[in-house]
Amino acid sequence: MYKFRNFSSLGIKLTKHLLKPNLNQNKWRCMSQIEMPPDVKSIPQFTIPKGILGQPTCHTHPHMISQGHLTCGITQMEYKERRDTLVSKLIAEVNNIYKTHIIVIPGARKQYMSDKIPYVFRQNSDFFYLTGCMEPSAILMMVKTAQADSYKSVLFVHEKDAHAELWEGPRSGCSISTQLFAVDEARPVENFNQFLTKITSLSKPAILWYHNESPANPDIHDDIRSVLRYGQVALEDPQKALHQMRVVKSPAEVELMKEACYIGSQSVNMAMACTKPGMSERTVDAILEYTCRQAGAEHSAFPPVVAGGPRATHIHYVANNQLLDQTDMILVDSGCQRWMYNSDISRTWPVSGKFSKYHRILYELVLTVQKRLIELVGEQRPPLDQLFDQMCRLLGTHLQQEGILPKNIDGNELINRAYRLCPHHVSHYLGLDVHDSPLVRRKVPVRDGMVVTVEPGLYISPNDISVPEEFRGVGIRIEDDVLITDGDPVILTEACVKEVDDIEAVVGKHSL
Ligand SMILES: [Mn+2]
Repeated sequence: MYKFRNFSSLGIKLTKHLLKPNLNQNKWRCMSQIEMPPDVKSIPQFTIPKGILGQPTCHTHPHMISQGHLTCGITQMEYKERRDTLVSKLIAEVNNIYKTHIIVIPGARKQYMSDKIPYVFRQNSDFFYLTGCMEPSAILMMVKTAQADSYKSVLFVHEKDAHAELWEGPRSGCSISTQLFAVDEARPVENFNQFLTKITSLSKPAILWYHNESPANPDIHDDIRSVLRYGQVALEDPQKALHQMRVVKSPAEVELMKEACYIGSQSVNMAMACTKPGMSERTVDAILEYTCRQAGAEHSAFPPVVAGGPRATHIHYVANNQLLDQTDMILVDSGCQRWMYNSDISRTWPVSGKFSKYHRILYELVLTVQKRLIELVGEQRPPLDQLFDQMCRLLGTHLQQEGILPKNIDGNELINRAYRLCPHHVSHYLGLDVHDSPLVRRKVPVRDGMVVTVEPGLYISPNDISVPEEFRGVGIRIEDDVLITDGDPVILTEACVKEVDDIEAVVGKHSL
């Protein structure tokens, strides 16, 4: 069975810092190792088909997916319940003057670097959340007519095709997809336009729920626009309701988030352990990617920031092509994607393995603020925008105490000066997307089941003459992923080293 590999598999010297938490503890077990409990709800008429299909299944990839699950950790029933919930939420949103509700959620289409050279495929998160289907250009349609008690789910997929499969690999096809994704019908993608036109013309007035901006699949966007133009159909956006569902994680999703966060944490620990003066930022980037993948992640969650010295003052520095200087700190912002769920972690450490006096002052300042903000999330459960205000206030006060900002400023002026030194937000939601559920505003209080980042930073340009010289040219960010619960907040990235003593004990301790 699949197991997380630990540092010993790479020959790393195991220090107490790299063993936290114990990898053998059950709480960190991979979901795929946990047998489905007997009370897991399944849908009677639907079982996972055997044979080689268009995506991994519990039969072909038992090291990745447990028996009875559709994707790692998630059952067909959970996907179906999400569809049920979305349909009820949308119908409840509008007056009941429409005879028919048609909800269209497209999957992503393949993207190409050039000619026939594809990028790694990444499914649209909204579509994946409702189906578990990883096929490019598939489309979910849900139709609720006035006459019917329940809605009908139709999944449009690519039909089996020997020639296409010779090049691209196996497809599930229509008949298998009905079983696999537990939908009422599966039809060929080519029939989508005809089907949509027919449905809309048969049942007026109809309302079409479709996210009309930044379309996930531009290939069907024109079909939908022409139906809207000629079909006397009202348009509404399903994404707001969908993101309100996605932002609160189910117990199974929480387990997946724990794993993505744990793997991400250990990859940053490994990058720290391998850091040596003179090393290229690119090598650190490669260590992050390698460590994530060998532990079970698909790939990085985003192009990581690996920034030595003053390059860390550029918040989204991703060139990662300079050499690390002995006297610099290095800022890393990275994360991994595992079964579509993401972690997002930032750490900053001294290249030499020992903090200089001034680096240590700044690092401890940011760390103090970061820990306080995590406490505040638990104590006050504030909206994330309010947490941002708290960050500016805390940073300002601490910078003043250290003599980095002048003592004679206060109130808004102090907050503005702190904001100039940390011009990014302190938090975002995290999940299937790194900036998850973007339609959920950061003005709403955080709730149980949300996962949010807490990531204060400090970026002092080498040219900032308003700050004492010894503190200039430094960028620091400390970012953890935090699960909101009815008890204390749970730091999902707790395994990632961040105390000064622990960092100094780990940096440079592993030879590649
Ligand atoms: Mn982040």
